[in-house]
Parts: sequence; C-alpha cells; structure tokens
Amino acid sequence: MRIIFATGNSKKLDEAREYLEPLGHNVELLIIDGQPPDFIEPQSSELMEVAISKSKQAINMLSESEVMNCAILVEDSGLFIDSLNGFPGVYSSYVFETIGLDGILKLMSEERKRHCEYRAVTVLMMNGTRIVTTGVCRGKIGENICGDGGFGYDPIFFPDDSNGLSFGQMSKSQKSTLSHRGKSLKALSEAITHPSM
Ligand code: ITT
Repeated sequence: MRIIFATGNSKKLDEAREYLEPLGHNVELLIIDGQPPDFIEPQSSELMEVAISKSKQAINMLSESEVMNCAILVEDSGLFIDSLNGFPGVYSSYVFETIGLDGILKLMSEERKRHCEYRAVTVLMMNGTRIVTTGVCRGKIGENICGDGGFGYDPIFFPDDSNGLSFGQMSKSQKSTLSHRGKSLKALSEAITHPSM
C-alpha cells in the first residue's frame, strides 16, 4: 500500500518506515510546494483530537485521486510525566524546543517519583475509512542525558524492561519493539490486514 505520512518530523518518518516497509508498505512524506506543510494545531489537551484535526487538514491538501488511491497517515505523540500531572503532554514538541532536555531534568531534579509514559495516536484514512490506533510506552525519566540516538526526549527516557538503556542508547529496531509509536503502528498494520478485528 502507498502511505502518505503527513509529518514535519523526519525521525517519525524513519520510525514509521522501519516498521511498515518490511510489511510491504511504501511510506512517503506529504510534500506540498516542495516541503512538508504546516498544520494548525487545535488547542486541545487530547492527542486524539489533535491527530484527527491534522488528518482532516492533510486530506484537504491532497488531490482527489491521491485521496482515492493512497492511505494518509498522521501521528500525534507526546511525553506525559506522572508527577507533573502529564506535562508536557500535547505540548511536548514546544517544550522540547524551548526548555529542552536540561529544562525537564531541572524540573525533575528534586523528584523521586520519575514514572512517565510516551503516548502515540495514529490516524490512517483509507478509502474514506478512518482507522485510529494508540500505543503507550511506560518508563522513567533518567537523572542524566544518556545516548544520542532517537530524537526528542529519548536520551532521558528509560523504558520499563530495557536493562537500563535509554531510548537514546538503542538502535531504531530496538526502540521500535518497545515504543508507543511501534505499538500504535503494530495495531494499525493488524487493523489493515484484518479489517474486522
Ligand atoms: P509532526 O509534524 O508529526 O506533528 P512533531 O515532532 O511536531 O511532528 P508532535 O506534535 O506529535 O510531533 O509532537 C511530538 C513531540 O513529542 C516530539 O516533537 C517529541 O518532542 C516528543 N516525542 C514524541 N514521540 C517521541 C519519541 O518517540 N521519542 C522522543 N520524543 C518523542
């Protein structure tokens, strides 16, 4: 299947390809006027609402034949820290760009309870049908930056059952087997393969 992924994050694209291409899908980036388009992010505390809004915006940017012949993928994700009542959550991208990893480590410096989770909501529009799947990966915020792989919060995110490695210290395929995005994409590919499940 030809899947057009509407994202401005090249690392998300890499991770989706890592997961979906071995299953025989061809994942390409949505490009409008030579670049990934900007989306208006609705003011919402729900990843699901943001993802569905982006999906509708992406469809409006495509030709009728692309909408008929391709699947359109959108994914919204974020890091939710338990002791900060889910912050940065839907604001993860903005918070990463403004205070970054050091800012999060500073916010957490006195905190002993370091549990958190990554969440992903994936929306695929295919032949007029919307398929929505989700994935969650529980873990802990580390005390320091570890590794330089992945993107975003990966160097301070230690998934449960990872033998003490951060996502920033893992290969793409190791991350994909544990990650929120990997789980959400797994559920999506199962929903595509067995539509009645
Ligand atoms: P889009 O163009 O797809 O929206 P984005 O990076 O802005 O790309 P989101 O709005 O979904 O994506 O924001 C997700 C942010 O959450 C992302 O920028 C990271 O800071 C963080 N995040 C989500 N998944 C992550 C992951 O697997 N590893 C590290 N950080 C992640």
